[in-house]
Amino acid sequence: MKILIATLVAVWAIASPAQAEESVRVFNAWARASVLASRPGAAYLTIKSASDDTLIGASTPVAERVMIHAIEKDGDVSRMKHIETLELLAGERITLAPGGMHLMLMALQDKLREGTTFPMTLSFEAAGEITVEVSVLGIAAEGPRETAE
Ligand SMILES: [Cu+2]
Repeated sequence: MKILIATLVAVWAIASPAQAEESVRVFNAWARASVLASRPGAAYLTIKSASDDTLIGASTPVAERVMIHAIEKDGDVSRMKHIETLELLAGERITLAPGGMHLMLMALQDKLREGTTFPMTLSFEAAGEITVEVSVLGIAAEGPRETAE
């Protein structure tokens, strides 16, 4: 019995640091349905990291390339600006949403159909890769209902 307890403690000790490293959480991932596959799609999500980290890239099987875009205002004109990386500050929640930052899905394999989901893998400098399911909402959707953190 003592051996069993010692084993359990050892397993637990190994398991806890791994959980502590899971500092980045990605939730409410969604995309708008697209009308044409020839137009890029856009995906949105919320990221929260317990420690400083950096989003360095993203990929999905439904698009050839995923780019991080920000919106840059130049007077009345707003333009999309490609950003290489996105800094995450410890404890700060970053929400990508229509009219602001988004993940641009370049060269879609097919149009995004409402009611479907697709996987997307985000790469973080410290936390590594995190894969989330992205829900495809309606063409005019403003976002999913917020889920509890
Ligand atoms: Cu864009």
